Amino acid sequence: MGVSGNSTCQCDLFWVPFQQSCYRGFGHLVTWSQARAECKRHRAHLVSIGSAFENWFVYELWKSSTGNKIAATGITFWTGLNDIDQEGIYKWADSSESVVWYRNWKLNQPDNSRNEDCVHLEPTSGRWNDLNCGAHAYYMCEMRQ
Ligand SMILES: [Ca+2]
Ligand SMILES: [Ca+2]
Repeated sequence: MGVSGNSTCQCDLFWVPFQQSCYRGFGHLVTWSQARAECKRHRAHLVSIGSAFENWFVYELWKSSTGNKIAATGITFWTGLNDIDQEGIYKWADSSESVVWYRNWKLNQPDNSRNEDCVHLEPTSGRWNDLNCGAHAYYMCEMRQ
């Protein structure tokens, strides 16, 4: 699997370079706001996915490091995408990408079922689904170079 990215980037140990960022998946289950705080603690942010190529990368990175654990939650990981401020208006937690250009929703999502405002990757397809922000999922942080 081609998840090693660009070897000329300088990423901290355990962070994987791809294009202009470093990525790291975290393997404990937390709410979305806990995940956002954890990424900040690492001077990073919850992953922002701006292209199909980046979506492919983070999904492959996740699969390559989790094995059969993906099936254990059915959730994979939190992204930074959310519509907490205003229902239906999605933003990335990283405010530098306030406009959402690339979208990769699963069929019939987002459905805001019982007030879902935070987005995770769906495990079998790598496509996006909105989920209750208080649910527990793993999370992926991104740090710009
Ligand atoms: Ca919503
Ligand atoms: Ca949903």
